[in-house]
Amino acid sequence: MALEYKLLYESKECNARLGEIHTPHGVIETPIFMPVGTKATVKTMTPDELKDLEAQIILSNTYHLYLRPGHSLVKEAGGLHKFMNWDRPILTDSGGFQVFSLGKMRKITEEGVVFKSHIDGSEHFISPEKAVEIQNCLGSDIMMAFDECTPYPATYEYAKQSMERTTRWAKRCKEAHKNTDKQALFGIVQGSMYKDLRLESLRQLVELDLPGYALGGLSVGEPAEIMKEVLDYMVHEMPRNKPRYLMGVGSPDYIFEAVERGIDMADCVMPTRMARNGAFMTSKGRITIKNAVHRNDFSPIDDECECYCCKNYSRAYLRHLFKENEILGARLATIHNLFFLINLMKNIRISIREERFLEFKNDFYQKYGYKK
Ligand code: PRF
Ligand code: ZN
Repeated sequence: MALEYKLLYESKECNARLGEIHTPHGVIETPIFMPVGTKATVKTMTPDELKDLEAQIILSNTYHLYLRPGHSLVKEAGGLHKFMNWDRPILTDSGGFQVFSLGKMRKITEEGVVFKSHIDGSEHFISPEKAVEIQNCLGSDIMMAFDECTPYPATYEYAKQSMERTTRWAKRCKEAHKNTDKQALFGIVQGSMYKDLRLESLRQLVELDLPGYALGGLSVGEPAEIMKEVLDYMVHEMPRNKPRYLMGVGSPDYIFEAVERGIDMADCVMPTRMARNGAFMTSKGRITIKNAVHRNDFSPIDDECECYCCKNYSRAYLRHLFKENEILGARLATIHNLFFLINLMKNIRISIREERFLEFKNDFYQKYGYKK
């Protein structure tokens, strides 16, 4: 078995829980936030810098690495860990989401998806078997089943067919996956915002007895209330002794709402993407560094933050870097935003253990300026 989940503690005040995921590349404490390194790099960060930020696992993408540099090359390098010099756990997304984001550039059949590369328009085909083969070459610790991220909104009929196909594809992924002692295959629940479809999707996937389950097709444009509702009824049905992963969620408020409802893993490009646009997350809300108010401000981005950026640089300096398009600006902002979310998750874990998660959430929302 490539993966073992240990449930360590369940909150008495909500569905939040603490656990550990044991992988061939080490242990992950949950709930965990996973920085995204789409193309085998968390943009602007060296692996040593990620370790300084206490990143425990990163996410990478099948679709992008398949197109460039190609999974054979990564395999030839000795796998993704060696290729990118990251020796902690890696999760790879299956490409299901990325391929389906291509819109008109793709065609879905029962067999798989034919799509045109976003790079040069060349035609490709990814099936469940192919997605597994690629991820086997990459050698990620956790690989995701090939799914269709059902667009929102979707009609009931479409959502049903798409969900059932996702289940059939998950079965094919499981059958194609041979490297089970080194890599764990997670299933992805779909079903749009329809309760019966979601529950049926989960039921069918649980029959496959996979080592972990993800909720896909959420945070795709639906109102936050709807996502919370889906989480509310799903989490009780998800196996208690396996990790639960909410895909593509990473804003601080969504992280709190997800963890409160029993989610163990989350990922998002938001902190790293925002950083490159000069947007900083702070304990008092979001800062756009290019704004003129920061011109003569020699205080740090966040006076409560212990990151390398906040300990050493002023808002005025960071604004200057962004105004001049200096690369160091993007690097420092990435360090800060990743530290902010990773540290937030660490404090969330401590608050769960001390039975003050809800109080911590309330205080955070008030200071950050979120409405409850
Ligand atoms: N499926 C896959 N990856 C994803 C999603 C999904 O539904 C989402 C939805 N938020 C993000 N990433 N395979
Ligand atoms: Zn900082």
